[in-house]
Amino acid sequence: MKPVERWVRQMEATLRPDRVVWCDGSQAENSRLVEGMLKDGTLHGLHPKRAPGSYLHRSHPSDVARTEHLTFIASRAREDAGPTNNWMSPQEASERVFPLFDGAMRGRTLYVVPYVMGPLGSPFSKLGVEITDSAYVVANMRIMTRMGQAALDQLGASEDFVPGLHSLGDLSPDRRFIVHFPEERTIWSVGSGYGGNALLGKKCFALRIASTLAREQGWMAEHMLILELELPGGEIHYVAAAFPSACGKTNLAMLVSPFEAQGYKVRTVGDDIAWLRPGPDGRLWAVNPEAGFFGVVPGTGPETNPNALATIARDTIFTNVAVTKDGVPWWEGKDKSPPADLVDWQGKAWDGTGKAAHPNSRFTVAARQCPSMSPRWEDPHGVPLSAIVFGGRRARIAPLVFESRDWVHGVFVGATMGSETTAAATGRVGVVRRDPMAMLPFCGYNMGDYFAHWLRMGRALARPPAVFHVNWFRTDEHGRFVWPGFGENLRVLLWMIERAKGKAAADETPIGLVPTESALNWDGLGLSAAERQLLLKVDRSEWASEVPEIRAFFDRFGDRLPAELDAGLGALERDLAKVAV
Ligand code: SAT
Ligand code: MN
Repeated sequence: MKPVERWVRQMEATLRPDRVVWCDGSQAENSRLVEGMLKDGTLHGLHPKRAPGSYLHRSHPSDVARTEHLTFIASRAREDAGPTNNWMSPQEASERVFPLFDGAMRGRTLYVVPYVMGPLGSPFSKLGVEITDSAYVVANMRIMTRMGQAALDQLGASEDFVPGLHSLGDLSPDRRFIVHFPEERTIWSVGSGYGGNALLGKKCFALRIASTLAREQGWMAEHMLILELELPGGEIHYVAAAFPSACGKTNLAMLVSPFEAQGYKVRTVGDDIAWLRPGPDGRLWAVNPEAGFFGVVPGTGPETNPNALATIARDTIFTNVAVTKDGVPWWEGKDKSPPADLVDWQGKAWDGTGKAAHPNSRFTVAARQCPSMSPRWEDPHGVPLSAIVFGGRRARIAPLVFESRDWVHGVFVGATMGSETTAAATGRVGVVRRDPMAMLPFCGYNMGDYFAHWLRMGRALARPPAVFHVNWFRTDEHGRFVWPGFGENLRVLLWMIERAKGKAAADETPIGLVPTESALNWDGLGLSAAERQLLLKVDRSEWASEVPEIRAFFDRFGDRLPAELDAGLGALERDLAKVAV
């Protein structure tokens, strides 16, 4: 018996399903699953002409986002999970969580979902096998990963796969746990059918488990989009950017160039996860391990992200959007005015108050449907990075863009990133929290060690990418966004590429290198001088007021905090205290 078969047998004994289905990923299998889900109400059909091949799923109202407080790292030693993760001992997981799987699939079907993260046949790809009792999860995994027979073929008789055990359980948040065992490279998830809680290839494997593998093996698993930027004359650059969930990674990855006619083109490689490794040429190479997009729907419109709109015009699974009586999906930001006959995300007639679509409603769609995909998006060796960008959602403080002085300073900038919380996770929205490298909910081990790993990776790179920080979300005194964002973000990317090539002017500030006003192209944006200055402003007293909070955050890591970061904070504090000349 192959190792994967042995594991499935063992799990069957606990789960006691009525039947077991090994998924082959075929079209015929998908059609059967969809048919069953239409019958039992898991899916609703949509308008055959205006949303062909697409379906709506309404999740349980208490199961609409990742639940970070129910997400655990079950390392043997508590210190290895670190202060930013919830920790559970493997023993406690066996006693408290495993019993929830006991008989959980009685009356249900157990689906075995073999999948590959990374392009098929790539030396950097990894295998996972998810056991689930959710047909919706199977259908989503088929879009998000290379799933089915191809994965089984790549696995063969190998033991080298990440087993992931998933059951909807009773969907109660009281009996919901998402547990990761970094030493065993195993995942258990019970009580949720939602996105990052249930599609185990994504956050659980490709970030939490993969980050621990990456640390051991000398690579990096990061919460980053990857985009391709072509300059006039054909020179090509790749940029990876880490923003927290629901802060515009998909929009940036699918940016439509406002300067297309002049030869500036942007294409998409990935929108959420990047696996990075040093290449033989000393550069950092990036692979998108996913095959699809699980993107935030609200705010996706013809102005903000026409490529995403085109991508989701067909063959898409919508989760928790609103819909018209005749089955046209709708969400806030799709167009100017909501149709008259809307049913909200919970299936109730919408009365025009509140949100029709859930703020964290999602689309699941195959990347190959996206008109802006780069021809290299499935390159087995990935693409070489010219720049890494960190970014958050900050109404105040952070300028539009700045560059770090070098890799070590770049790690400091990433480690001290702050961002306002969004609807992608349950809990309060709009509260500033430290979210280092946008990995706070996704780092599978002690984040102090993670910072040290970043520093180590820099030493392994002869030609490291330049590191930047952006903030598209600065507001004026009326609370309005000053920067237009979306396609215009290309202007900022172009400054970065110029900097990476050693050109383009910048002013030294205590936080890093900020573009001089004339170094950025403001043509046609209609921004006043005061607005331009606000966008580039570094206010010493505002930044000084962040220092104690950053210090308190760093203190939580104790002696696991690399000395370079402590020194970086000291240097920042000293620089802020200097009187500007
Ligand atoms: O639900 S997911 O974790 O997949 C989406 C996100 O929060 O980034
Ligand atoms: Mn994400």
